[in-house]
Amino acid sequence: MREFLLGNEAIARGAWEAGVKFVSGYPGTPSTEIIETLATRYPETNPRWTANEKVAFEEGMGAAIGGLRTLVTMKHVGLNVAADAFMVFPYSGTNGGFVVISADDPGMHSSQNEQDNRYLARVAKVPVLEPSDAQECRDFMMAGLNLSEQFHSPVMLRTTTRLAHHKGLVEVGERTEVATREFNRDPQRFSVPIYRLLRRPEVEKTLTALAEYAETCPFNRIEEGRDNKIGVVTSGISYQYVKEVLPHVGVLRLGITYPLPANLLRDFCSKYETVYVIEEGEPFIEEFMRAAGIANITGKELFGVIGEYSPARLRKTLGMGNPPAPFTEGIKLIPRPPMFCIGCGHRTVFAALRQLRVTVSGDIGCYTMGALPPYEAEHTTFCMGASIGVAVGLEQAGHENTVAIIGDSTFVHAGIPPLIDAVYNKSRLTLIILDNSATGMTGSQPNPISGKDAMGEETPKLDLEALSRASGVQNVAVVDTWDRKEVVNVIRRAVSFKGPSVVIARGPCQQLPEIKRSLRIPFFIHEDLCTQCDACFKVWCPAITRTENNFPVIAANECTSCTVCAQVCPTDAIKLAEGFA
Ligand SMILES: Cc1ncc(C[n+]2csc(CCOP(=O)(O)OP(=O)(O)O)c2C)c(N)n1
Repeated sequence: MREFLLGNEAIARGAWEAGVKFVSGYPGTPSTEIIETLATRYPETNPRWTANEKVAFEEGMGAAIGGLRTLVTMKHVGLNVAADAFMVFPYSGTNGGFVVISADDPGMHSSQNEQDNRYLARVAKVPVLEPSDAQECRDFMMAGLNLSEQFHSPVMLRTTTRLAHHKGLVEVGERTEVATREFNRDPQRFSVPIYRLLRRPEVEKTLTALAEYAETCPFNRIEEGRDNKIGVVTSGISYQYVKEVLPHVGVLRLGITYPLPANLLRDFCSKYETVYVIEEGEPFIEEFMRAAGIANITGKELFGVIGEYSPARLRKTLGMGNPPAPFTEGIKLIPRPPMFCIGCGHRTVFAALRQLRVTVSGDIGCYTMGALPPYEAEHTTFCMGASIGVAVGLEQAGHENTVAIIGDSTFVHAGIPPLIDAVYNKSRLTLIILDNSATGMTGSQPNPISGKDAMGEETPKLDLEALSRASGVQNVAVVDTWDRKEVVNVIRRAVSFKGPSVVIARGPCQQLPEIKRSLRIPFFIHEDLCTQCDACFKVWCPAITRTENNFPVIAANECTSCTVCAQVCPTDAIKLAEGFA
């Protein structure tokens, strides 16, 4: 049977077919659809969202040494968060098959950096599989679990944005139930750091065995070319571009990119005058080849390390002329910069911060857009949880009125230790937690604040007020995020408080399915009462435009009934539309 699947859906399918019984992960583009697919279609795999990637990895590690086939998912920067566990797991090795997805994002479509996680795998001494299409996403997922059990090693399945989000036909099968393996308490293997020294040679032995396996394994494939002039070594989605642009050249497609097969590479390259190494990201394969003494190669000096590859980019680089005109040529698209959704509760908070002219140390989430026009009220953004530590540091540098702003999911992910630290080190920090009950930026997944788990089932809700107080914050305020004036007042009071403060700006994400489904009566503008003072335009709501005779008008199908425009109208001309109640 064949199904038309996203790369991520194919990974989910492979995990289900291979008998996976535990899945954990934290949302992050381009990995998120794996757990979403498992939760909606394959609940037997027991999928869950966790507080962060380190927790996901550790729960997965426990499940795998306990004997279950296990999948852990995250985006590339998530592996930085999980790195502590990732680096140590190979020392004990696994029991049940363990695959971690590292979804890398060349081109930084939705990430804070470009990072090639094959290097992290090399530091951890973990084998890496890189599929090249949706079929291989399924197949490599399944094969990765077998490989993991064969070598007792965790396995990384590395995808990239195009691979995760392209669609292809996938030959699928049925689920095979796999018995839970026995867990033997073995402190030498699983416990006590001093024993790890005894395990150290095992790590090297496993790696050597994997390198031997890579020489002949089915993941690596040679496709003969027409002549011996040009050969290509490639991996991942780049393989597709090579096949499109250079269909007649000889290709070594590497499906396992760590450890790399030195002899196979040497043999392949000896048959060609020049070999192009075409790999998106860093020169990971190329550096290995050079170190192995292979001299007839050309790689990054021609193809570059920055951004995504594409057939057009390869053609241009190789001087093959312009690609055929895309079907979109001649169509003028209206530029659409990223912006907050209509009715998003973050809008009032950034309007207040702009008005109060404070320095704002931001974090990772939808609210990162507070840095952009028209608000321009977020001044630093680095990585998840950094808003709080950076605010504490800025305070030490004399910026007393720095406000840290963080979303609820990010607060749970990485904001709690820095808040505790800020209190401990006597900071006067003002922290705003944007509580929209969702991990908005990645598609409004539930988190511990939502009171729902990945399967949509009820679960205890984290009490942010109690948690802030337990951390030692005495000044804790909660504000309805659509109460414009109150938002300003509460933040102003918090900033002038002589000690740490937490402001919880609360109001659900407008993209939550239950909010989208709810009946919301739109507002409309009464032209008889409107004086065209334009005050309503200053709330920067994209649902408000102008009529031909220059009156403001609200798009009824867009209005979320957030009331903010009605709050600013001096003549009370903005009213609930009649006939909707
Ligand atoms: C380490 C890491 N993991 C995951 C992500 C992906 N990601 C970007 S923003 C975000 C969280 C957004 O949720 P929240 O903080 O609640 O803010 P919202 O978008 O709802 O405003 C996530 C998970 C990331 N950028 N970095």
